[in-house]
Amino acid sequence: MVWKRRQKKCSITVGQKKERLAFAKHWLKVYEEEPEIFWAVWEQALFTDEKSAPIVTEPGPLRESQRVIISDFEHAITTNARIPIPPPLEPQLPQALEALQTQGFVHLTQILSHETCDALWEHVQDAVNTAASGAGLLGGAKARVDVKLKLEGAAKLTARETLGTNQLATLLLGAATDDAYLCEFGVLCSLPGANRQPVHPDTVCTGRRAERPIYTCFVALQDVDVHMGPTRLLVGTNTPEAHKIASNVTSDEYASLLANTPNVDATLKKGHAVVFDSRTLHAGGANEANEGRRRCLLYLSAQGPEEGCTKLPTSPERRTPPNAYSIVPEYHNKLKVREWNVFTA
Ligand SMILES: O=C(O)CCC(=O)C(=O)O
Repeated sequence: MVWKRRQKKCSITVGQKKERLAFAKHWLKVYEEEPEIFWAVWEQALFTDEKSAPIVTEPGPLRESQRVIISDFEHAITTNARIPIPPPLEPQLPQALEALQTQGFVHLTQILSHETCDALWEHVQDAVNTAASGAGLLGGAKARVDVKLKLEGAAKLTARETLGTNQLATLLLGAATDDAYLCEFGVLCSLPGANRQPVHPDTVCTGRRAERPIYTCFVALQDVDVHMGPTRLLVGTNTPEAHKIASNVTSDEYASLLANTPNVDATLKKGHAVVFDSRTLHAGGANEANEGRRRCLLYLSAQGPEEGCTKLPTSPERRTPPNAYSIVPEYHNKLKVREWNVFTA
C-alpha cells in the first residue's frame, strides 16, 4: 500500500487501485504521531467503501462502523492529553463539590462495600446476560447492555448505602437543586468486544441560566482497568464554548480541543465512583476482546427541575438519542433525592 499526500490532498494505492481521500487537517497529525491508528482507520474506510467516514457529521444516524472510525480517531488524539485520575475524595467534602463544578467530574472513594457490589451483581446478572444475548444491546452498539433497576432487594440496599450511609446524596443535592429527583438508576455493562463510544455529552449546554444538568454517579462493581474501556472524561468541557466546538466533529478546531484538553480514564477500584456533569464530554472506551473483562457500573443520577418548575420534563434535552431518562418509568418525577431515607427504607 502506498500513501501519498500533497497538502490536504491524499491518495492511497493498493495494488492497481488508487483512491483519493478527503480529510481534515488533523489527520496529518494522527498520521505523524499515531501511524498505526491512522492506517487501521483508513484501511477500514477504504475497504468498506466509507471514504468519507471520518468527515461524517454528528448528529445523525451513524452506522456502527462509522462510529468506530470516529471513536478511534478521538481516542488516538485524546490519548496525548491524558492525565492520571486525581486521588478519590469523600462525597460530603466541599472539595468534591468544587471539583465537580469546575472540572465537570469528581473521583469518589469507596461508596459501596465489596459485599454490596457482589450482591448487586448477583441481583442483575440474569437480566444482564439476557440483554447481552441480543434484546437489550444499547443503541444497537456491540456488547453494551443497560438494565434499569427497581428499588427492591440488593438494588434498594445499594441506593441506601450510596446515597445515605456514604453520603452521595449530599454531593448530588449540593450540585443539583435541593428538590432534585433521582432521574436515572440502573446498571450499565460493557462486555469484552464492546466498541469505543464517540466523545459526547449526555445533555446540551447552551449557557441558559435555567439549564439544569444531570449529575450522574458511576460506581464500579469490580475493579476497572485500562483493558476494560474505562470512561474517558475531558476536564472542564461542561461549558457552552466546548459544546459549540464539539458540535462540528469534522473541524480542525474540534481536533485541537481533543488534543489539548486534559482527560482522565476512570480506572476505578471496586466500590469507588465518578460523578460527572452530563454536559462534560466523555466516552466509554473499547473493552478489549482478548484482555478485557466485563465492566459493570451502577449508575444513579440526579437532576433538579428548571427554575419555576416542580417537575422534570418527560425526556432530558440530550444532543444525541436516545432521549429517555434511564429509569423505570413509574419512578420518573417520584423520587426526591433528599427523601432517600423514605424510598430506600
Ligand atoms: O461506558 C461508559 O463508561 C460511558 C457510557 C456513556 O457515556 C453512555 O452510554 O452514554
